[in-house]
Amino acid sequence: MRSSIFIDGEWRPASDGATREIRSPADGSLIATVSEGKIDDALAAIAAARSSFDSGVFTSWGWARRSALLATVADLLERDVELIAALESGDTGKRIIESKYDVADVAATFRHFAQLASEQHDKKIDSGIPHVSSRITYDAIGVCSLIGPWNYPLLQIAWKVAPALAAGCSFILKPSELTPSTAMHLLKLLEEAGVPRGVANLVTGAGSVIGDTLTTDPRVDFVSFTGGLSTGKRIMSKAAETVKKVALELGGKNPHIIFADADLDAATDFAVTAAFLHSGQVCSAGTRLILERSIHDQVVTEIVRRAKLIRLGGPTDLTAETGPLISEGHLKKVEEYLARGVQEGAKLLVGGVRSTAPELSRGWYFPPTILDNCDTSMYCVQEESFGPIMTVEVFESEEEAIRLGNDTIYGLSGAVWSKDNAKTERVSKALRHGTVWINDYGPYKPAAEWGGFKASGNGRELGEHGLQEYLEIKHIWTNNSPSKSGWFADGI
Ligand code: TXE
Repeated sequence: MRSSIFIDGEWRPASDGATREIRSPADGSLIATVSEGKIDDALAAIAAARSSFDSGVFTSWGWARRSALLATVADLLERDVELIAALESGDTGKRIIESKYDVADVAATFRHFAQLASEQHDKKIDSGIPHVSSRITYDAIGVCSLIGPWNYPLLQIAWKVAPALAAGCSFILKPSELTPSTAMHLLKLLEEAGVPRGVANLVTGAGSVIGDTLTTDPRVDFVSFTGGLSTGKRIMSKAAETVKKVALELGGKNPHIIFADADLDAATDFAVTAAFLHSGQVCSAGTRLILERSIHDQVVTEIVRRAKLIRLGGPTDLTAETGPLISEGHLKKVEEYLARGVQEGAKLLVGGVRSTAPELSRGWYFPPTILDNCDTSMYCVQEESFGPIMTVEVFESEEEAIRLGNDTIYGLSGAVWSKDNAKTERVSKALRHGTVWINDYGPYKPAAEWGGFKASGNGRELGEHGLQEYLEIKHIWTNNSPSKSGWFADGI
């Protein structure tokens, strides 16, 4: 059993001694037994974060020293890549190679925010008065609750932890209760890198138990959350009680639009990757394939052929191309979602039933699944399955492609394929999504903002804005030669 709660510089068990078993989604084996934090633990972590922030221990470091700290953390992450990848794959069931890619992205995130911190400076304002200087400063927002999901556990929390540290904030990190191992290791690296006591705190445990405490306590200034829409709505309404700022990344139902004049070889290949990478457990998964009618049969025949070839397997299966779903509960949700789609009239072309292969029987595997004859009135087109289910819709015109692409409550990402540059430019501008790929699908850069329109959330991670979320803006006006204002008569 590992004491996995880190408060005020010390590892400790849960206040009531409770623990949770972390089991591999790939085969059910016991990965770790960790502390299951409760409200008392969350309160202690908030107190430690508040007191460290109010002491000025970290803000006094200044931007340059914090930038150097982040670069050190990036070095440590790269040093420990093998260990971290093994921990991540243990919790999530994803292939080791994918976890290694994730660790590289995590290190790149820390380097990005190190760079931004090194460039940070006050902004001079022209006061219009010779003896007055006026400037804008950027202060740490304060104490942050950082709540992460289970699909890219370390990467998603890195997008929060790195800018929080760059800004000089103190935080309470709560990883998903399903995937705490890499968050625990990250906290060890932060300790090693020299983050002051009380600045970085970790509470492992169930969101349903400690989530409200982390998002309503008046000592918390900011909540950054990545997860499901219903939890995001709850956090937003709870945070309103203390007028707390919130940043939310709540997933998407992402349109992948292919015109008949696209490079169909590349587009078809990307259609398969976009939907089935990490078994669809990706907020930006291209789960809605939207095809110009004239290429429907050709593209669908090819993606069905390709979907059948995808090999499922656990972290160390070198022949595997994608892994299991995160849990039995999630697998059941995906199955119910599929059944509802078929009931609504979608045509199941491939997949749809759990594999009976003996080597997969102990894990939560679900095969790549394609539903044809779909339209935007259907639940399976509107709601996220967060599993390997692709729906196929057709369009006749550019206007219809745009209308379909925007006919969703979500707005995280989307893609458009065509060799006609003017057309892809028009469509990309018209799509109401936070990221639009043209003749590509999936890449992101730490220097580019990430986040959603509409119900996909608010605020942005990464880019420059990803740091600004953790800053308060202050105007400082300095009068170097004060004299009476003369507004009211002084009676002299
Ligand atoms: O998410 P939850 P779940 C979507 C995806 C998935 C659905 C549900 O569609 O099927 O969400 O997944 C913490 N206050 N995404 O149930 O519950 C929880 O402990 C504060 C999209 O796993 O939202 C975990 O740390 N926090 C997504 C985190 O919220 C609370 C990634 C996410 O869990 C809380 C994952 C509360 N009241 C799922 N209740 C994406 N945007 O990429 C729970 N949590």
